[in-house]
Amino acid sequence: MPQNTIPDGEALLLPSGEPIQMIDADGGAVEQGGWKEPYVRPDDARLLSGYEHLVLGRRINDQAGALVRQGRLAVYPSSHGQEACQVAAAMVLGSEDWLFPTYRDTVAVLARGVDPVAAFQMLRGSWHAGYNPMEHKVATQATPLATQLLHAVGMAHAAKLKGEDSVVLALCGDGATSEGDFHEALNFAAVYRLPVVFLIQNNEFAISVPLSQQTAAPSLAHKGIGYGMPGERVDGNDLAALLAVLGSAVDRARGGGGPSMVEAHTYRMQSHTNADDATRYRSDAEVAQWVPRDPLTRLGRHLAAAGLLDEDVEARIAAAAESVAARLRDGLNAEVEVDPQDLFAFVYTEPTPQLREQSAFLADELARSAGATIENAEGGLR
Ligand SMILES: Cc1ncc(C[n+]2csc(CCOP(=O)(O)OP(=O)(O)O)c2C)c(N)n1
Repeated sequence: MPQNTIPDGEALLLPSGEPIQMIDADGGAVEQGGWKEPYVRPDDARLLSGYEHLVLGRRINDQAGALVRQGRLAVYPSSHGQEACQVAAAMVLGSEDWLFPTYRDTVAVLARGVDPVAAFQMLRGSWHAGYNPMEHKVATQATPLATQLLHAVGMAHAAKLKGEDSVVLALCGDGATSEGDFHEALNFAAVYRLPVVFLIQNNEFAISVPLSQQTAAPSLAHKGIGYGMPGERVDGNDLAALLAVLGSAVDRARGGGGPSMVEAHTYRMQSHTNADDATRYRSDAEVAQWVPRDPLTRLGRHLAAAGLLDEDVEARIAAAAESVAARLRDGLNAEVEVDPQDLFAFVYTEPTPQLREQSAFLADELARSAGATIENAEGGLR
């Protein structure tokens, strides 16, 4: 007899037929239809708080684009259009939970409470993450695809071994699902029933590679079946649906129910980064189709209809976002002061003999070049 029996239809771990949606593109409430779980729509006060994060996220995306053009940032992968995924990922976690973001998830990092000037240090070409991951329980933003998923699973494994009830949420893109690390992370998480939620932001492209060339699966969420974890599909531009579905996945993980994966259907409205020209691989007409589905206008309409958002509230939220953007501008206008000895400072608790030797060599070089500069300056004065 095989070791595993095949579960009946109920337990097949399949996602709902359509991505879960709770607020439609016009801001109207969508009634439950055909969902496998009884997801609960967040109340409007929570949605208003989420809306404030969305407005800030959009403002930060715009500001970062401007800072790139001014040469203050080396590169910026914008999440314009994906802000609802970013904000929901941070909002569903408690203070003891962990977030594992990618290069595109700066807005999620900020929504979790990390200081914007600190968070942008890495993208500025300064080094280290710019923030202490322990402070807000936010791992460094990973550039190598899917590596953060393994780190997230390791963190969840440690939490389980220590008997903690914290949950880990790991983000990745659709392209990252083709990496070997993705497979290893999901398999390990499911076998050890770890408290981890995988949120895949399916924004239709991995740089120029469309989803159709990335997978032949019916949806990315269907991949959960192969690992033995439930998968769910959600409208990634609908903050209400994201909060409900991710919140339920987090509750399940915290309650010992094991990992799950959520595929959020969204769209990358801008180029991959400022170094990419998206017009070379997709049409303006395709991009235009996603404009009416924008996560901010949709939630804004919903909250206005509910009587929670008028011109005054909108102005207050915009002013708060503007002041954070101004702080980011000021912070990134300050020159970076680099200490070359930092190269040796943060990797090993006890540096190896080779590193000590190299550090001494560097110290000697720096002292000599400082001396040469003084001599030159004195020479110039004579
Ligand atoms: C291991 C690895 N291979 C290749 C790259 C180069 N690369 C950077 S971003 C990217 C596309 C990723 O697409 P996706 O996972 O869908 O995320 P998105 O950028 O759309 O958020 C690639 C191939 C990388 N960073 N790491």
